[in-house]
Amino acid sequence: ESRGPAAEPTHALARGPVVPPTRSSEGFLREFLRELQYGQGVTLARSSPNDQYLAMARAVRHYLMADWLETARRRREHPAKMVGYLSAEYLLGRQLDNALLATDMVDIVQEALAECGISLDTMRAQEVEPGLGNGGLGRLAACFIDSLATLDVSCVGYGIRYEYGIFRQTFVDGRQVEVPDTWLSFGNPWEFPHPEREVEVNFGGHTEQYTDEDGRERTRWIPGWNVLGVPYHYMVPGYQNGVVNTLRLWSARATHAFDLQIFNSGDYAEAVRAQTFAENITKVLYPEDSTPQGRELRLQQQYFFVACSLKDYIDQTLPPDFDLKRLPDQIIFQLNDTHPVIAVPELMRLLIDDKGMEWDEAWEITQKCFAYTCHTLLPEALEVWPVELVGRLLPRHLEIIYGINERFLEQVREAFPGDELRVRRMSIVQDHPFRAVRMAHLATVAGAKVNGVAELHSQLLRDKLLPDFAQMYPDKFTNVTNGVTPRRFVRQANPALSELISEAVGPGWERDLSRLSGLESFAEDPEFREQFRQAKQANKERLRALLLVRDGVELPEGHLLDVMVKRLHEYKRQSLKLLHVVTLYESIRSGEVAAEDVTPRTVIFGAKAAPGYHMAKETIALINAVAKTINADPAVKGRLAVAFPANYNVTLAETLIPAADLSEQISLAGMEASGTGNMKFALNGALTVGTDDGANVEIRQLVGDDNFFLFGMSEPEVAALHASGYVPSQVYADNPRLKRVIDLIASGAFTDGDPGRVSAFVDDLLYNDRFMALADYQSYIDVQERIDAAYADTEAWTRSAILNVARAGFFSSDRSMHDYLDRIWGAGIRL
Ligand code: F58
Repeated sequence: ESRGPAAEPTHALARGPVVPPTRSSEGFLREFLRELQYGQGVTLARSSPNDQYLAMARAVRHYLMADWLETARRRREHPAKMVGYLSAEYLLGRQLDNALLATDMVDIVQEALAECGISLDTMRAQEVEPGLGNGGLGRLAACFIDSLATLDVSCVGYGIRYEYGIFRQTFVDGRQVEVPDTWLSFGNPWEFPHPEREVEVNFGGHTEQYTDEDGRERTRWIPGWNVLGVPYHYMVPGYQNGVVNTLRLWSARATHAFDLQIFNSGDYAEAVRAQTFAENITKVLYPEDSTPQGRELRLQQQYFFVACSLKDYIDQTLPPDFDLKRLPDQIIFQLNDTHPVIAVPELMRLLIDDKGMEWDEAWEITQKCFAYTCHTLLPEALEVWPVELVGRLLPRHLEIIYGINERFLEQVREAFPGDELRVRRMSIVQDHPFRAVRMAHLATVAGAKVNGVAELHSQLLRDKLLPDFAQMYPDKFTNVTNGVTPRRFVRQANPALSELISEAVGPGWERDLSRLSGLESFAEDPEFREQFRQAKQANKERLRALLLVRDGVELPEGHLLDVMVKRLHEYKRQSLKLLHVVTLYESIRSGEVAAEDVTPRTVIFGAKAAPGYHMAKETIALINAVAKTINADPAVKGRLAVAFPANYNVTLAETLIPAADLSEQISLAGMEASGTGNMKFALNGALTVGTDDGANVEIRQLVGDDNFFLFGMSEPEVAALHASGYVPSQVYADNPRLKRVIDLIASGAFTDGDPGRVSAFVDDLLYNDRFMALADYQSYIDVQERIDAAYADTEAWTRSAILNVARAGFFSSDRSMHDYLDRIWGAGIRL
């Protein structure tokens, strides 16, 4: 298809580069009104807030457009190695503020809107955040593409444009009820559909052998059905640096031919059914956290988006005459967990079946084009796909996986002769408990590098999760500790603190977070400490105002704000936090401590449970029940409160985290791969109470033991307790305080006298407690008592909080990206 005009343009405007609109409030006003009137088709007087939001978002977009086009031109003209980030999830958060910050347009826009009688805050509130991810893994992808744009690294993020993102959580009688996330229903001003760049994706059918013109035995795939993938482009602006990268999200459509055929036969119902079937592929994000469901539609989603992405890259991004032997010089595909790992056999298939390469050559190339990031330590979280399903959906890919496995196992036998047990452990295809493809093994065999997401995690990955592989390929394994973008999570979320930081260390720290170390000396300055407290106080007030309108919740004033926000999972141990809350409550109620001696504290929870995760949902119900009882009890009024705002998401995080005093990171040691919320809290001046787990370990090392509240068993201690046999009911029986607390819950004191509503929770703690909450209970209570005392010393607490900020610069995702460049992506990527 030809591009550009048929004849040489004659007008200067048509020849010249793209001219961005004038950067002034007058200039913006003009863009805004043009979009409102000519784009939305309404006058200002008749426009709804949604009209205004859509128009202003499009007007903001204009200011990024010249940079986007220029970045693309530059990257085409000076082709350098690129990162293809393959992720089934991007938890982007709202786009408007991010774009305003990237273009440095907040003031201009505010002024222009004011002249129209519109408040920027009203506009901000219109946006429904794109919730195209579950939690940490999806948010990490969003931070990484932000950092790559800010570092001017050539990167395309590839993913799925789910029509419905992560569900909206509501509470009915304290129990979670999921509501569909209709984020697209009022229009999405941030995306650019490109139907002309649609690609076809095949599924099903069978394979057959044939002899080609050169007399070679070849295989071809005769698919059974196919769908189209339509790319939607999103801008990924760097921070005030003129760079705009691309996020390419794929949406499924029915093929036109299929459609038309059925229409012509007069079977309209069947045509609609076919369309619905195809479009189901990108209909909804799977809301599973940590334990993936082996559902057919999920594998369809995974193959759909990687097939679209590889085809798009090879056929549309590379020059037409490109020699694919040089592919590894041009791109590295980073596999965000195992979800995109089906890209490995897909690239093999493209190179062998479509491009006519020999196996060995194709394998050499493939092995250089992928790297794999693992995000878990839970064995049940490792994806395995039944052979029957892979064979039915992707018969050619299954053959290729067998081919890879056969050659791989030969190497294992060569390296470890006579060790058939090892061969079975390492096989990409498992036989028990059912025949299935182990995606993590495939990724590890194919990937040039395999990384964990924090030091401890990478070490456990080598020693416990994939030890055979680490022995065979010691150089493959590496660590890159996660990071978070300081643009969204400090600059944008915490303007009050940002201003203080800029005053103290000068401007520009948003792009070089190591400069936060310049705050160190300010921790000793009483005046600075006072300003720091005022910033925290302003953030608390902002949170109070939000929760009042958002949830009808009235936060008490002057409390220590103790925050635990993350997905609800047993390994994260919201149950342990709840035991602490009930302990505080019980100790005041029983008169063991006088109310006036208690450090006033509000505990805030935020957590979604996977819809099918029974115990997680029971925990949510119990937290809400406990909150209701405590908040209504005059005996603890002004001393203890519990809030559980529904639907914790990126937008809420941006107001909650800057207001927090205490960050709860209390997973059982060895279970949380990294955590990234922990980093956001530290950067916003909350102190952490945490186990020696995930990135907590590195946070503690950096901020220092005096500025971190460590508790609980270490990972080796956990392993030892497992080995010696853990009996939670014994811990209960041996600890009178714990016994009182559990007995109180079990009595139905928080559930209208109904013990039935808590028996699942209580029984699990007493007779199962897989994540050893009871074993860490006393240590947790002890550290919380130290926290109460520490918080009472305002100056010392503030000093610690400032030191947390000053010493957490390491946790910028810019640093993570430098580490990927150094340790994984290799030479050739231009910085
Ligand atoms: C998270 N994983 C880790 N998985 O739990 C967390 O420790 C880490 O900081 C973060 O990744 C980033 O590395 C995670 O969020 C998921 O959400 C998957 C979604 C799909 C099903 C399996 C879990």
